[in-house]
Amino acid sequence: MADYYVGKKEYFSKITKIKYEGPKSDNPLAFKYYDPEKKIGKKKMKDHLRFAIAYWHSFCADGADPFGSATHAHPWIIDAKTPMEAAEHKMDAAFEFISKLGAEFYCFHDRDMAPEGASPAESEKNLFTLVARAKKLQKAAGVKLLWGTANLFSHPRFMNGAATNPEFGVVALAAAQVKAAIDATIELGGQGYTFWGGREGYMSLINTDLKKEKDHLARFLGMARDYARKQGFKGAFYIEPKPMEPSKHQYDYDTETVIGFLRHYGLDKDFRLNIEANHAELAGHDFAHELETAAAAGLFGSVDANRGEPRNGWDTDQFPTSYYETALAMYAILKAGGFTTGGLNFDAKIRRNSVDPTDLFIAHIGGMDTFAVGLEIAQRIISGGVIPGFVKKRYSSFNSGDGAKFDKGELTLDQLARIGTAAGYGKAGLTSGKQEYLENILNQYLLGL
Ligand SMILES: [Mn+2]
Repeated sequence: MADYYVGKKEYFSKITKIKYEGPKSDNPLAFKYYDPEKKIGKKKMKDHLRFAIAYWHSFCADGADPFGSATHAHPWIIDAKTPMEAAEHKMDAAFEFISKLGAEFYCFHDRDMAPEGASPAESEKNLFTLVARAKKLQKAAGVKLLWGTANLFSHPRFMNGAATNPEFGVVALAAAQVKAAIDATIELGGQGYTFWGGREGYMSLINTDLKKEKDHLARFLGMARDYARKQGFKGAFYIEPKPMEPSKHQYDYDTETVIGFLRHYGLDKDFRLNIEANHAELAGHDFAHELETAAAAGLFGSVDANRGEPRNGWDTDQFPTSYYETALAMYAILKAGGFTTGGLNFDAKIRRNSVDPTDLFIAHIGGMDTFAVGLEIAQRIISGGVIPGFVKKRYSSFNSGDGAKFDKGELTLDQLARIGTAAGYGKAGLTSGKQEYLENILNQYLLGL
């Protein structure tokens, strides 16, 4: 029996299961570093990394951009007579791809999986026809759902937003979609449900009641949570920050903004952060900064694994290639205790001119290898001990005596000032931060694989 799923037609017929062949392999269709069963610390690589494939970029996106039409002629769309038939073929191709690649999870929007119908009821019927099929294929392919979501940004009705739309009728239609997408996620055993508020923001303040829109967004999220919990959903809800694009300003600007929003509206018990590398870049932050900020608030959840193009101001969603970036990201994730319900979802697309049938595999293999290397280096940082040890020592003056009292909140400003005055200036504060020393050590780890 093949260790992957193939439907009525084999869409990637020249490719079988992708295997680990090691760093010396010159086979473009093999993993060089991602060795799923290899133990890193206490867990296997695959359990640390929890890779997920994004249905939208991998099986729906066709290479079209604002300047040109489709370049990816997906056979699973071309050979279908109706949109529902195309959706079935696409699903066969998706599960064939995911199982041949050996990723454990996938993520989807409602409209990736099933076409919109002529009415909300028909849309829901379409979705649940495909959900029934996905449930069977998940089992046949040995693939699980990391999270589901609803596409509340592509259709023209959402041009002024979804939950933040100035028209109540659109908010209600958004609810119909979210309710069905939550039901679908539960039916498929999804471990999370994500909100990316693509158009939950504004294009101009001159026509916007900002407070009302933010209140409505929070109200909507709370209603979605209440509904899902009532249906027995035990998974995590994720908010995915992004500063802009397509809106001029998105209310989920960055991690710190989302933390403030969740706490302000009392949503921080159920919602966590889904951090995307490219969105961090657009917000002017490092990927690791966003991860550490979420972890510091106890709200780290999941990751959209990709990269941006630092010289572009838009969301290029490229596959990750930087060991340095993935090392620091995985270090942040390991420090946060690793993934629980979350994982590394490849919210990344092959370039418009990557038109060979193997390119989709090669892109994912590279992304998985890049995170596998990042994980190895992160583990090396931890077990090497020098870097975490330095950080620990750097704050050691708070471990005892007056420092510990300050740390625990046992001093007033008056008492603290008296301690400072009594100690005098001396050489206080003139201790090296050793940044370059630590960067050199990190580079040694990087080449030490
Ligand atoms: Mn993106």
